[in-house]
Amino acid sequence: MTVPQLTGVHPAWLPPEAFQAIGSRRVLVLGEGALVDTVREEVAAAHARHGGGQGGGQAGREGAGCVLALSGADGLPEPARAVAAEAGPTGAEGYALARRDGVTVVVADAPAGLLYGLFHLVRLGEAAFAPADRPVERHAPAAARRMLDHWDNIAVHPVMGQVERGYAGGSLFWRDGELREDLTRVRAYARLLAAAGINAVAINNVNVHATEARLLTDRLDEVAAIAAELRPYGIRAHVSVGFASPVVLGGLPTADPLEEEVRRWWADAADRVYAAVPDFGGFVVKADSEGQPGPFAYGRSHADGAGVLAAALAPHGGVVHWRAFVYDHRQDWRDRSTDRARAACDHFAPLDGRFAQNVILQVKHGPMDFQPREPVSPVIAAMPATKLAVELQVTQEYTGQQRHVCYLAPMWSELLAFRPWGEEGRSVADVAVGGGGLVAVSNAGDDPYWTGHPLAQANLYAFGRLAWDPRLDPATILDEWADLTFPGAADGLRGTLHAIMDGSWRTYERYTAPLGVGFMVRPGHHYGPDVDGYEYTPWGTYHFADRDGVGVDRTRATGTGFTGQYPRPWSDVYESLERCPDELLLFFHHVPYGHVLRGGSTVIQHIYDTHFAGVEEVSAMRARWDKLHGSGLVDPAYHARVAELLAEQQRSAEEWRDQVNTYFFRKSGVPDAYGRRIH
Ligand code: GCW
Repeated sequence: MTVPQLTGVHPAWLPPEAFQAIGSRRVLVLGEGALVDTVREEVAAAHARHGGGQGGGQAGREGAGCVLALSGADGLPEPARAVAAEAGPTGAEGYALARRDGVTVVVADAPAGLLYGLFHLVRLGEAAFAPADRPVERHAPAAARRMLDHWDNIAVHPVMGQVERGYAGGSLFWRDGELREDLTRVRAYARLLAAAGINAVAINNVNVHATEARLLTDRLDEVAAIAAELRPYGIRAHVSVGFASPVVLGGLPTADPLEEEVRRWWADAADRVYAAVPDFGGFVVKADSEGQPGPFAYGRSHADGAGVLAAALAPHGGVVHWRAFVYDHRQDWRDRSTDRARAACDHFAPLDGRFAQNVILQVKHGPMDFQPREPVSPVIAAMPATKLAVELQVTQEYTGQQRHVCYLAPMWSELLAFRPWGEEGRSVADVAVGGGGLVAVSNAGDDPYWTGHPLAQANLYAFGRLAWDPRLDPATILDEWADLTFPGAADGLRGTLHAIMDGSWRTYERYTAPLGVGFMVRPGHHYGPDVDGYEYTPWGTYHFADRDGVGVDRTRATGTGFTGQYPRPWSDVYESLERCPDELLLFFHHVPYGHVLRGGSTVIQHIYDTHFAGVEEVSAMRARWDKLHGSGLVDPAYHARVAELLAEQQRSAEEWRDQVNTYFFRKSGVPDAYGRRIH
């Protein structure tokens, strides 16, 4: 294994300077195992660059300023031995850190923990070597699986392109329909992900097209090649598979999960995969959703469907991520009895307790589809006997498509802290951590900045950190990211980055669809405003604006009854017009434009105010960034790229403001209380 080096690609949060503190000291690495070798390689690369010496032999032990050791390693020197004893078990991925007698110590029971410990030292930089002693700190990930899903296609899809909802160029894995010849960048990606805490990656799109289906058969060597790049950084590969594979690939007459030949086909497929990739993670499945095949075709349940795959993977220790994103996408807007928000719970809650042990039900965080504001999905509280993973979207499909700055950690942190059973109950993070962990759709591609918008790197970093510890504060994560990304300049940049990014999700929310109603986007690509774009389509995403009011009545009393899918207190809070939080009002209620919000203004005035304010905030963000021009704090090309994107964000925010304000002014006939210009 060699530490990947790339030219012409931004180093994101692992620039060479981030290794200065380690690289300029004598470091002793002790232990055996592939991931310990990765730690050794990292330390050696840091030394080569920064001139420190690697400890080794007795002499090195004495001179080492830093010891990274497996707690069971032979000849563990003091003070590492004492630190290990004091720390106790660290678990499969945890580590303990301390500084004693002038030596900084990281000890871990298992190699993965040592790797995460190394990256923690990188985050701390010089602070890890401050002269004073540092008491033993123990670190371990909250969730066992911290996963990214790639929606990458091998072949370029005629409508969706190569990466579905990808805003950062092409796939990191494939190019022109073939596996990339040089996979160095995949390894560099794995390294970045490991430094953020990620340990699983699903490599292909959940919409499995014909070419990608073959990853299970004659293209399996591609999975093996990608897995080989991810492995040195502790990341397992998972693959999205089509439910109809036994028919499509195997030529069987059926994919009925209860048919013996279908069971056998999946078992053989899993055996083949594990023969090629012994540490393979498992399958991801989107079934009976947006046209993907599934068990419904055979009159079987999703528990049966997931079961056949689970049985095939179980002997190898693999898992099935079965997605709960199942709804009717051929709806009639006139049919008020069908509510897309209800669908996941209606389909899955009755199956609670019926999924196999190695099935993880992967639930989008909201009941609709990654809108900038949604309530938490009621499925999260409805299936106590099922392992649930919560799915987030790092790729910014509905949050500005990596052309707008939208730092998503505040949104994720808010929803992870949400307590569906009320203040005394467990949080969303507790459910995920105790179940299937956290999953997110990646925002990375072959763009030189990895994520299109350079500042969108912070979202990828933040997802990993929150999956590791959901209680981390978004502003602290931003500091970590900035310190790593802008070595030596972070002090001068921090104020600007916080001013631009901390509130950017709320800013985005202000200038787009109001009060939780969502989906006023252009159909198809989902960028930019189109208030009625989805209003008469079959997709089930309506706002029901008319001359009198707007919003979706999801109450039990008069609406779709969706509020009843929540436990108390939220079923009552959301049901009540008086108690429903303003930011979700139109998600749950249809109200007249003159309805007075808890915040004091009317719905229509709130729409005007937030849309004017949102655009002003974007102008302020832009002015703030422009001030950095020529400061020497950011690389000029980086500066220019962000400046260009902020100009587009401003144009787009103004377009949103004008379309939304004009639409509601025209519908309601109510003028703005402040007489501002509505186009
Ligand atoms: O958000 C929607 C996207 C689809 C996506 C789907 C899903 C991969 O618009 O492009 O398909 O969700 O999550 O399956």
